[in-house]
Amino acid sequence: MSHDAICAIATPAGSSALGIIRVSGKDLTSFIKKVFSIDLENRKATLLNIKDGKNVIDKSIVIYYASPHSFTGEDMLEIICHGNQIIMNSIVDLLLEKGAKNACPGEFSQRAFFNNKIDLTQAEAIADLVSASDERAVKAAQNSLSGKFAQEIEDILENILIIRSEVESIINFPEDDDVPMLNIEKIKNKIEDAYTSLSNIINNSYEGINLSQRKKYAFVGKPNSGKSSLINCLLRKDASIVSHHAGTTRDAIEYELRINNKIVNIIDTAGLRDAVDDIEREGISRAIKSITNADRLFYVIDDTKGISEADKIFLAKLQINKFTFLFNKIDLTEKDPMIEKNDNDYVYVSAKKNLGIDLIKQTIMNDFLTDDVNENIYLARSRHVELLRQGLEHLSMSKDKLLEDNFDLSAEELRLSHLALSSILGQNPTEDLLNKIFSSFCIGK
Ligand SMILES: Nc1nc2c(ncn2[C@@H]2O[C@H](COP(=O)(O)OP(=O)(O)OP(=O)(O)O)[C@@H](O)[C@H]2O)c(=O)[nH]1
Ligand SMILES: [Mg+2]
Repeated sequence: MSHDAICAIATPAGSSALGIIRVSGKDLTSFIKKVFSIDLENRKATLLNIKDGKNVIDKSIVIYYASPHSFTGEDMLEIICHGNQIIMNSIVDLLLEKGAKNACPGEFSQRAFFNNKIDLTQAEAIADLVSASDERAVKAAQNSLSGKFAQEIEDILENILIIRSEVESIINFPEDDDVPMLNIEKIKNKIEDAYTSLSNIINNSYEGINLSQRKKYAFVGKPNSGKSSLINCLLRKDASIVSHHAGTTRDAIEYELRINNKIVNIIDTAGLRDAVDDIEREGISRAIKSITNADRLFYVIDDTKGISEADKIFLAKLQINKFTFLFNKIDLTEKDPMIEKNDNDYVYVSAKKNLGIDLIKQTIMNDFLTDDVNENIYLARSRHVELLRQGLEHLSMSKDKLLEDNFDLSAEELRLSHLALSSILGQNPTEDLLNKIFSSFCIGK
């Protein structure tokens, strides 16, 4: 690991009121002097002109966090400047000129991990928190980041160590004495308790995994039913091309839709019919693929035509859990926008007159209401769940071996369970694993 100064813009690309540039390094005192020509006081915001020679790049606030009381545990600087890309790039150029290096993705978090400021689950939670798409996902990532997830695992690890020492004391018991049954019964109960605690964490983690994925809504239906038009109404812009030619949309195109403080993905698809050419055929096959990945299907029907046999055949062929019919073009059939409750809800809308668009949003929001709210969920990753399951499996084997009086193997299973669970926290990590985790981060994190 390098202790050189690294720097990166920590705020998103584009213009904004403020931009933040971060620097981290083992000892930044001489670097600070070189860049700003003054010393900075620890944890004090200092307003100063950042200069490249005589040229003032920007008037910025600079905060110095002396090691070890910083995010990375090293000396750190936060430069809060105007959020203009040219200014921010000029400041970064200046920092590079004075000896800093461009930070790699996740390098700040990686240094925090190596300096024992955070464990691996917390490092992962930082990335998850930044990309969380609704408040439950945010809460779950915060739970992981606060160390609650890690603490629960630590508690189980401690218990496993105690149980293991008890099993080992049986192994060392004088051979000619019988092991008291009472001891074995007690150990068995302890393994069962650890098993239950671990199962609870796994259940909450599964929920977390679902949360980390954004909900997807696919708009499907015959050509010209108005799928692209409805999506444009939802996005309030001309994102998808609309035309009276059947077969306008040729690909499955995904857009991001914000409703209140939730973000979902909506997918425009090619109209379903017997394709007239290869491109359309590919578009339709992509439409079908996106249907299978979607959390809900909006099946768009031209209300002047109603549900056709072809629609019924198509829907019968698909195995979709949740779908809603959108009857579009009610401006032509002179109906009012409304939701009709059926086995599958019927929602009456008009893209042309912008009628009933809120009802589509309401349908999407309802999917969030039905999600159970559990305060103890963690935004676990599949890596965690895999290791939690291994830990559980070894605990169960250890109990079986204990009851067969095979104490050596029982202790070995406890060791393996401990190993799996401690890997979640990044104790004894491999370089590959660390690279995989940190390289998926944004630069500046
Ligand atoms: N009267 C009326 N016309 C509409 C409405 N919504 C869409 N249209 C028209 O229907 C035609 C098809 O609309 P699109 O949004 O392109 O339909 P699509 O389902 O995306 O079609 P493909 O991409 O070809 O599958 C266009 O001429 C639209 O202007 C509506 O609510 N009322
Ligand atoms: Mg279209």
